[in-house]
Amino acid sequence: MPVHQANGSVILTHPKGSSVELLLYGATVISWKAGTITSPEPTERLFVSSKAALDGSKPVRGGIPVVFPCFGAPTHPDHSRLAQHGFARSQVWTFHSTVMDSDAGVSVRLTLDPTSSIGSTYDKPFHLAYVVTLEEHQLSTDLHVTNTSTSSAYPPDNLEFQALFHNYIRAPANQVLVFPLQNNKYYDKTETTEEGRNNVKAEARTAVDVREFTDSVYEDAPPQYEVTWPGGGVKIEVKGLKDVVIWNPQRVAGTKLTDMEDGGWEKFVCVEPGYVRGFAKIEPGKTWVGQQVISVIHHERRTNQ
Ligand code: TA6
Repeated sequence: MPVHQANGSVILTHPKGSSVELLLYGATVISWKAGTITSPEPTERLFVSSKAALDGSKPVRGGIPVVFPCFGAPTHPDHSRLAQHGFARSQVWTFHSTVMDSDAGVSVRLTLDPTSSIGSTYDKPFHLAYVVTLEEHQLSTDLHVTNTSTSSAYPPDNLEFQALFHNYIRAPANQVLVFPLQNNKYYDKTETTEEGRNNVKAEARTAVDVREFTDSVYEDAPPQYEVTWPGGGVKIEVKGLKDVVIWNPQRVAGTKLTDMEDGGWEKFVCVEPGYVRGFAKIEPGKTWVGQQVISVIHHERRTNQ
């Protein structure tokens, strides 16, 4: 059964064995299993904390939470009543349709419209569609944001927002390298002062590691980057997502997260494509699309195996 719905989740199964599971809650992908050409047995590519809430009581600590309409603490007047990272990851989305179901891949569309539970905290008209596509060795997620305002006023009733895919990539955190980000400007959110957090830096390293507590927002990042570790890795290609965040709390910040399993910080790196520096703006009737394609890196089988 390529697309199976049950108990608030949707399971996609590829004919070659890879799979994805996502919750209608937050449209949160909580599992992506895929093999490689050299090791075809599907293995879990995402991290979900064993303490994560999967019952819709709070955003999932892991997988791919969808961040919209604000990243981090709100800074735009339209978002002033919203929680950190906005509401998309904590609303129940609607299963709209199966978009593709073939040997090439399996794809589904979920939608989110203003609901009573959003209403009092956010009053801009919008429509979200989230398309999740599973191919044999890759997972794509596309967020389509539409400004459904019918206003013809001037200035136009623009929709201004941020969006990000908060990917928890399963990896040996202390051996991860992310590149190419050298010379890219970034903001270090681990700085202890606001001045420090607002101070733009230039990445000096050829590859970024997360052996220390890391919370870096890279602005105007390349459209493709690799997340690698000995014997494994993924490539992320993006469209419409000009920035990327790299986060790992390590113990110093990880122990403060009540839903982070002990030592969980050793098992993932968050590499989060987004539009988070400044705001995307769309006029009434227009649609913005942000897309990521995450593909497994096929490491050559070692000759001594
Ligand atoms: O994307 C990195 C970040 O903004 C960190 O600052 C940290 O807050 C992380 O997201 C997790 O946020 P959450 O609201 O899911 O606990």
